[in-house]
Amino acid sequence: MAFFDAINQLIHCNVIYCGPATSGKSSSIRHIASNYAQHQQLIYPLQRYAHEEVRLVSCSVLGQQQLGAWRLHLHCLGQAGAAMDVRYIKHWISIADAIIFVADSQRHKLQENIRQLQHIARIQTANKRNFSKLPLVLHYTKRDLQGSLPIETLQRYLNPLAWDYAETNAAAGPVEPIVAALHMFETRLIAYLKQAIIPSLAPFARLLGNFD
Ligand SMILES: Nc1nc2c(ncn2[C@@H]2O[C@H](COP(=O)(O)OP(=O)(O)OP(=O)(O)O)[C@@H](O)[C@H]2O)c(=O)[nH]1
Ligand SMILES: [Mg+2]
Repeated sequence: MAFFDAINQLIHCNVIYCGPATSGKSSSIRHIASNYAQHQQLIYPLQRYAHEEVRLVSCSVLGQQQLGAWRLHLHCLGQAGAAMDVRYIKHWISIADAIIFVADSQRHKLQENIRQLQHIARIQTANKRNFSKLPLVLHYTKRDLQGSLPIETLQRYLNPLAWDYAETNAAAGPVEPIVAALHMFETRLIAYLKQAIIPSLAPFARLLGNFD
């Protein structure tokens, strides 16, 4: 859940990269980190955690939009797909403010993509959060591989809510669509924060300042 740092007027948001195993989650986060490092805008560097079965890749960057005087800090977090399936996905979805769903475009991965998306929807619903309001952007990765499905087919099966999407090659770039996709959900995220979170902060209004 978003964390409001009143002193620095920052809103820390968790952006969870999820999707099937080996779809390109870690590679996408690596591209984000190197792009922002190049522009000296990386807030926290790329980090990898290895703790028991938990394999995590993360980095943090500034958002492009503001909420009044407040700035977004986007914490990009990706976990190994195999581990996502079992014990940890519930935790990551429950702390997600936004999701980048990294879908593998290969034909034989379609079922796995669908299962993962359905799983996320079920967890959101179980957490009493509205799945259709969840800020989500789709990455269709591995567009360079022969045997990847046409975009129309992927859209038909994986994008019933007309989310924004990007076509990416997470292995060899280009980096632009991966970076652009990270910021595509910001409008929806800000709307969500205004509607669902900020009203509950009313008692702290004087402390927090103006969000308009
Ligand atoms: N050709 C091609 N290979 C890709 C693409 N994206 C990822 N890969 C390759 O797929 C493999 C897995 O990529 P990762 O970024 O580690 O995928 P992941 O989703 O983090 O994998 P897990 O954490 O193990 O689930 C690597 O060998 C990548 O180089 C892509 O768009 N095109
Ligand atoms: Mg990974």
